[in-house]
Amino acid sequence: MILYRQANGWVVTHEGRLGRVGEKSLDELLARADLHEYLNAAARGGSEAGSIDPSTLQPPVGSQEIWAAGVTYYRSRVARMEESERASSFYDRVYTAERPELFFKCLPWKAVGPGSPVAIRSDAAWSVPEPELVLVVNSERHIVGYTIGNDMSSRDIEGENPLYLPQAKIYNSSCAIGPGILIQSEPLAAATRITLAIERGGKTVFSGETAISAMKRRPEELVEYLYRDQTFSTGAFLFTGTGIVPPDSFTLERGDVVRIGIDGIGELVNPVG
Ligand code: DO4
Ligand code: MG
Repeated sequence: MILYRQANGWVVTHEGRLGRVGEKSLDELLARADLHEYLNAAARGGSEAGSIDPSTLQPPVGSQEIWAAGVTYYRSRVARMEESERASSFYDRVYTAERPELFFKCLPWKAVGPGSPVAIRSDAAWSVPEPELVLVVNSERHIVGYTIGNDMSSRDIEGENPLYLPQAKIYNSSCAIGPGILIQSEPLAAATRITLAIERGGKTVFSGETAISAMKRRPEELVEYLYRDQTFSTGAFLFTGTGIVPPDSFTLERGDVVRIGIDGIGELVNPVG
């Protein structure tokens, strides 16, 4: 069951049906104990689902803060250690530590949705997309869904000094989410694949894939740390880290197209503006 946000409200698709969720906001939906049944009934009462035009979709978020975890895959640990000569041990230590790295990523109304441009910082020389599974968590800290995120990052700024991480990660159009939320309280299958393709001039200049089984931390563990001593009254979105990093010689360019796929959720496509 996938929940999408359109200009005139939320719609849900399930088993070939598409239903309107009316005027309900995501905040109201995430507060429902019967979310699954409620959406199921909306889909059943709808019409036959055709394909949804991604250009009609908005970022699938309400008032939830968007946070992110880092260095949760070995590939991310290796890439950070390479980019950060003087502080490389920080990344090794956080990869193996009990406490995960968690950082604030984006205010909900600043996130961009499918088809909208993501950006490269004007003062960055080395930029990459980070394809990530995003947890959708309710105020009771239960994972109720999953979406796809792009944690756009400036590797040269982050590599110069780990204290520059907020600048490397938080700037206009640095956070993309969508296309929709897979509503599911059961864990995703370990074999669930995350794929990344970067196109330039119609050709694929980088592609890679990983599986969520390569993630070192359990989603529940990340949520437990995020919610420890912090209240999220309408829930939160939590990026779970990247397991795909292009080679060090690669930097994004304006005009590139970033495609991120996750099995069972869909594909998030954004041009680089
Ligand atoms: O430690 C820096 C950020 C890590 C990150 O964003 C990731 O691993 O995805
Ligand atoms: Mg990341």
